[in-house]
Amino acid sequence: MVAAVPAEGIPLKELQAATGEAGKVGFKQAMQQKWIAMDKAAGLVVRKVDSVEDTTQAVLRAIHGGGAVDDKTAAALKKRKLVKQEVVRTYKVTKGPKFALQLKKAATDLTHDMLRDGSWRTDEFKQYNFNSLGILPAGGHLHPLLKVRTQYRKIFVQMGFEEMPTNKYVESSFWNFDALFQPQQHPARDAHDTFFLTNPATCNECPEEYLARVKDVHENGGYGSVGYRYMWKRSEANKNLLRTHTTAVSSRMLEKLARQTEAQGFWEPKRYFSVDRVFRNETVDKTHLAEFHQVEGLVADKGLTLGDLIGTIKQFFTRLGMPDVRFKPAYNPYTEPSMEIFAYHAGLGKWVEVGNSGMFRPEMLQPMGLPEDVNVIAWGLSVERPTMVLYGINNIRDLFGHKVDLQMIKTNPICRLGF
Ligand code: FB9
Repeated sequence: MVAAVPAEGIPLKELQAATGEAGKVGFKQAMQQKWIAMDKAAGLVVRKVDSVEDTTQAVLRAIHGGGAVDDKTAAALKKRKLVKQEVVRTYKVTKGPKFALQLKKAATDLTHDMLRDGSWRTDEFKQYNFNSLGILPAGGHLHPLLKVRTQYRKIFVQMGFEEMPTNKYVESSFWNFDALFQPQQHPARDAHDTFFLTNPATCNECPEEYLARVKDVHENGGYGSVGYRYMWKRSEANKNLLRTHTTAVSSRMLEKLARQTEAQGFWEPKRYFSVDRVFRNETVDKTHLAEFHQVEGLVADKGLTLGDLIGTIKQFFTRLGMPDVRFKPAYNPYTEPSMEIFAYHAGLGKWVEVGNSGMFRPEMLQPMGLPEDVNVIAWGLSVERPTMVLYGINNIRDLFGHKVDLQMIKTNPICRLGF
């Protein structure tokens, strides 16, 4: 830059034209170093020194030659993008005590051959890494649904309930609907809601006497009921289906209990529960599949009231970690009164519909032959919904079915219900 300023000075425009882009940096530097100055009066850039020793160049040469510079200078040069720092890592490799031309893998096990040929004396053994995690034992993994089911089972057994046998996915319409006083023209009984079997399409074994009483109560009522006053068809009751609720198991168990009571001649209160698969021909969406796992609890005893039902449900949900429950009147063909159950879920910070409940109708219980003063309180919920809430799964297809990611099965945490 200094070189570009003649002794007699030079107009700035000319100097800029002469020194171009790079000139800008140089001009600023030369001004700062007071090698040149603006003679405002003459409007010229004038030299202040005859010659300059280009220290920057000298420093750059030194650096290029491998010389060192103090940090301040280095920082200034970096700022002027005249140098950039590169970290060159050099390694000094020397032969170690175990240097060998061939890499001999350290032995990890003491083998029979080593013992036989004595090589164990000389062989190098790999150090024991006591901190290594070791490979996860290849074992089975419980599906989250089964973990939640186990928790439910624990809670029911703690409350003194015994499990009902639920191994009959295929049921007759009789036990799934008719025994529950669900009329044969009820919408849930058509193929839109229920999977009917084509083979075997019909069942042929029903307890005839009991069936006659069921027919009678549907057609003519009794036990204080007017019944449905329609022609009850045996053929309808014989239709086989995939059970739509485990309440079909409750009806079988209660009818059996009535016969037992009759046989033993004295009444024994019962607490039953069931947890198993049920099937509904519903539109599949992210919270509903055509099958889900239903949980059902029932208590059969003399003089049971709605209060007993509410108290028992509160007990149950308290153990599920949701002590705040409230009830909304509802309707089921087989219970009167019926209530939907809502519980406050602290984790979600909101009230969740957690199930349904009611007192089985006398039109269901009396034809079974249960003592008149025996009432049965019952409630039901699913396994899928709580599992989705607890495991943060919002699409049921990620929980159940062929799309489930096996990694989720292998890594899902223990089920912490109720704590
Ligand atoms: O499970 C349900 N909800 C739920 C339960 C627990 C839960 O816990 C979380 C940890 C926090 C969260 C949610 N429900 C029942 C309520 C709704 O999800 C509902 O939309 C879906 N219901 C299913 C039926 O859908 C067609 C859940 C299933 C259900 C509903 C009713 C019964 C059983 C299962 C019943 C009954 C009954 C009534 C009277 C007598 C005997 C049985």
